[in-house]
Amino acid sequence: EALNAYPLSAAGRAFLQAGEFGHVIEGRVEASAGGRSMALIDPATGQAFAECAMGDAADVDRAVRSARQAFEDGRWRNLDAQEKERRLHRLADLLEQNRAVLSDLDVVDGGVVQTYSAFIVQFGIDTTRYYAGWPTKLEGAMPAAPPDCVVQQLREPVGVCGVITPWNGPSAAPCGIVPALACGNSVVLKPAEQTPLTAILVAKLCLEAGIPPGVVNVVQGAGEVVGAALVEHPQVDAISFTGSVDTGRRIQAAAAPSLKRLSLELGGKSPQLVFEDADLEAAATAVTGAVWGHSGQVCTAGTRVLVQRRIHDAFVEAMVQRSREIRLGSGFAAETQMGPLISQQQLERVMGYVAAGRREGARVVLGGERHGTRGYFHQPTIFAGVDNSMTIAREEIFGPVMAVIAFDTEDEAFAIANDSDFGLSAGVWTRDLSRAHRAIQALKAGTVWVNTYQRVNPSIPYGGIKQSGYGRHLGHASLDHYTNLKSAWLKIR
Ligand code: TXE
Repeated sequence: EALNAYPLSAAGRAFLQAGEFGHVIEGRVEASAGGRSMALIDPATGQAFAECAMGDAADVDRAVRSARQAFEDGRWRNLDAQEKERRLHRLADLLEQNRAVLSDLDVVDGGVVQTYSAFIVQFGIDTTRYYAGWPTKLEGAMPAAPPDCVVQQLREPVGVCGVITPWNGPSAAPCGIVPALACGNSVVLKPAEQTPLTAILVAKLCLEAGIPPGVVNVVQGAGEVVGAALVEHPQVDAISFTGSVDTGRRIQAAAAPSLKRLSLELGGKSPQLVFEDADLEAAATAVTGAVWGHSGQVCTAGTRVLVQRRIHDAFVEAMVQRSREIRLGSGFAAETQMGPLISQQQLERVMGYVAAGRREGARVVLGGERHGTRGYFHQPTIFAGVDNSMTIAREEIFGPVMAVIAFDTEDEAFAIANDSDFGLSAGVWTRDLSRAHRAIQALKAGTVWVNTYQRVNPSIPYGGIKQSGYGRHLGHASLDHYTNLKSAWLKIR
């Protein structure tokens, strides 16, 4: 019934009304062995609109066995590389044909606005096409060897790859699985419990594209139950995780007994450094956009804004100007610029941080409150007068909250930027080419953007250092996570 109220696309309505929301194991959508399910909540209204199976360790075990069997019998791995490419390209075609459904799903369970959804859907398609080109390009080597031997260096798939994803970009689901598939692996995907639907659709599209049953499996449910069981499962060879630092730590500890290979993409508290010689108009637009995008629920959100003192007041005013009129609402309305936070819990978290900012002496120059009483909306909020030691400058808030910190010299700016537990990304705004290069060298982060921000591309590696994690997504760097090198010695003399 709740679905009738939504302005869905015809295909989106058909998918949602079919109501088959569960695990995908051996090519079939299944309920949980334990019979449990979870309510799916629309974050723009706070209302439940559907139910999805909620699994436990027994469901994980079935999914992993299915993936293991598919890997061992080679139904995907042993296909000709060109045939793998054709099928992965077909998957990209199907994702394109299902744009409207993907977008509807992003809005209804993820609270995503349409501009952001269009971006992540496209990114999933582009990433699928990029990795679709890899099966024919994976190569081994013949390293220099003693004269009595020939040595081959082979690059082989690792086996069963567990992929655990967050709720802040549901349509990016293909990005998590296609690099594993390109290398010949099987996958068990565990999407965030807030946004389980896209994974089901993507798994079905994989089947339609000709990726055999059992190669892509999905298990639904709570992280502490299903996610933990996946990490601990002895038949899983590698885990790729995107989420919070705390959960990343837990996963690393849980993976220790089986010494699983991990790739951890964790949070951030990214600085954006605005120097007095920058194009301030362009910078004000981009710097605010980099905090308000998806209501700040993006790992690279540039939430620590470091501004040189001589331009500080004018720049803060320019940011307030650009942010005052932002329209909050449901992602179904095309004019909406900012959507809700994902959950009541996330809203309370963000409000708690705003209270901490006030208590510790920072000055609210915009927003600072919950927006409305229905759904989980929070006003875009700018704090000025922030010191880098305050809670709002140290911890990832994952909401539309910006902390503005004044600085005098370049060295001071670099020192403040690097004084953080995180190291995911950083932004620099300057017209001085030498300064830009000094910043690139000085900033401790996996990505540095100069006079732009939050650009991503399937061929460019992406990931963090320090407590933002390790391992790289995208580009050929991510293939290292999904393959093993084997050295084969053959005596010839
Ligand atoms: O994250 P979790 P939550 C940050 C952000 C946010 C905070 C909390 O600061 O406010 O994390 O969000 C699964 N073993 N980011 O609680 O717990 C879980 O089911 C295995 C940053 O949603 O990390 C989900 O699929 N898996 C981030 C995924 O982990 C477990 C994106 C992420 O959930 C598990 C999201 C366990 N023990 C949140 N516990 C980014 N880097 O973009 C949970 N999970």
